[in-house]
Amino acid sequence: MEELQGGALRLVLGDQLTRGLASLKDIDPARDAVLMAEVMEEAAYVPHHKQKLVFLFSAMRHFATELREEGISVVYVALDDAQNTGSLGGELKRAVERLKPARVMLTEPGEWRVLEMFHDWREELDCPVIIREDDRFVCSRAGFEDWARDRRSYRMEFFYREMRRATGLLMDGDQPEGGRWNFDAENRKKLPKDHRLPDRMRFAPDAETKRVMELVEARFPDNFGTLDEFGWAVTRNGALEALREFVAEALENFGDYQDAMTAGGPFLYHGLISPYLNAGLLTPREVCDAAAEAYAQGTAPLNAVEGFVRQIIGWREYVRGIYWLKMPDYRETNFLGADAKLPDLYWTAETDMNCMANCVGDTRDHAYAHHIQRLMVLGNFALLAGVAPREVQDWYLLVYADAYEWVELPNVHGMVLFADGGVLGSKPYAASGAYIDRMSDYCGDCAYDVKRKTGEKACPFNYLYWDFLARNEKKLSGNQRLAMPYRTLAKMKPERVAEIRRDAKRFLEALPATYGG
Ligand code: FAD
Ligand code: DLZ
Ligand code: SF4
Repeated sequence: MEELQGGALRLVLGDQLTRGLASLKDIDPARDAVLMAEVMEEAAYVPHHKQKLVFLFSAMRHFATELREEGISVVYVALDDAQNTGSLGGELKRAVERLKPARVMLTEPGEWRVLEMFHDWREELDCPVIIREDDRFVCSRAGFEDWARDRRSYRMEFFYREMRRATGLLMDGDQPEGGRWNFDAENRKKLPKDHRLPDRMRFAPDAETKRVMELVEARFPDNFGTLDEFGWAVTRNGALEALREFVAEALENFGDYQDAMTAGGPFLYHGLISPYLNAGLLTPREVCDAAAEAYAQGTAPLNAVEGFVRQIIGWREYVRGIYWLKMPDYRETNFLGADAKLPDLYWTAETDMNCMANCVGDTRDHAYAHHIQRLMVLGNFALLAGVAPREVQDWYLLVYADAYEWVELPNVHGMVLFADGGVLGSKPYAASGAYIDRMSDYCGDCAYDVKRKTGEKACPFNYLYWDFLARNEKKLSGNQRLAMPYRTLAKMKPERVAEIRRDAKRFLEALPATYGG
């Protein structure tokens, strides 16, 4: 490609695959060029699930093709290109030296780590570097800071109401549609026995995706996960098709079975859209509009649509706000001083705990598990077992196709591990086996007995739950939302508590944890 005569070089990162991206909006195809690069630095900062790598590289390649079809010049550096320096900074420098742009145009990245790189590039590059705000979110970073200022504690529910008002979604004038902001109480049904789930839309790999699969198998053979059941869309059109399928086939039941779990069926009535939202193939607003339209047309009930919209303009925006408000210290938080290693079963799925085996298996096979699997099974176990936040965080960042630090870290440190001491949520989501039994069909086929509290056959979640409360009594017993279980613990006979703690010790000491740092 020739030198850019006064034009701009516009970098598009792997999770910025949005035609309306801030740094692409005013592109002049006659003068400007886009740079996209597959680099080892991003592919290996954690050893991502194979499906995550395939999804992202294939989506990047398709996005570059679409830009070229519009007449835009794209410098695309593939992972195997001989000249590839292996880093985003190296590729940007190489392109600037070759193309001599008048300026480099960037859109804020999703992660703190990459923002620091952007600031370094400003110093290092021999041309002006312009960083534009990422406006693909409903709430800007400044908007969240304004909301958070002078608040003694942050709670998603109040933030969410502001977002409902700001977007006008599901509003009836200045009141919430249906007279309530939140219909969660109606969204806790277990799947009925013999319930037939719909076959969810999956996408067969096209020729480009197959090429990327070969690349990933060759270059990342030991990474976690399998490619056999890869079914993600890799283009905006595919993502839009997936959204339409969700709205038509699943949204109606999304609310009722939002928290339900079933062996061998992770998709249920979930959106299956987070990889697309996070990589930029869909925007949060269009996804919410599609759901709100279904409610307006009478094809989906309010509890489903409100529940879905809340996940996106509530939780998704809220965790992003907390991330940027609290980084970089947030990454180091460890309120409970947890220091155990991550058990091997998170990699192997080899365990007699049927719930854990299923949730790790779904994760391995699809680079996906739904929210309650991530929170109440996989996360709950890591919390109760006292696994170090850094170990848990690294795992979540690599195993899911939708994982980026801005969304994963607050979910892990805030929601799951209470490592932030109550910044994101008001209590740890610790639960015994009874919760998993109530919401799933896992326990019926388990080697353990969910009704037993102690002993070899007892469900480990049961004694680990009380052991967790006893172990962290100093730090947690003052928490109002844990007052009830602490009252129950206080009433337990000392011999009973000792038995529980012995069982927990025996179980945890026998758990192999040989991988990782
Ligand atoms: P649905 O259940 O259909 O929900 C719709 C959308 O709401 C999702 O696509 C997602 O964009 C959003 N959403 C729902 N819950 C959350 C949440 N807690 N935080 C942010 N957005 C939310 N989500 C990610 O996108 N990336 C992650 O790395 C990630 N890590 C997580 C780690 C833990 C420990 C937990 C408990 C949750 C995590 N989540 C993460 C949130 C949630 O589990 C996924 O967004 C969801 O499972 C994606 O599947 P879906 O598209 O079918 O979601
Ligand atoms: C996740 C990821 C991966 C695996 N590979 C690349 C890549 O090769 N090139 C790229 O531009 N982006 C990649 N990404 C996404 C980045 O890691 C992401 O932009 C940052 O984490 C900021 O969110
Ligand atoms: Fe999981 Fe316990 Fe149920 Fe087994 S009995 S599936 S370990 S909750």
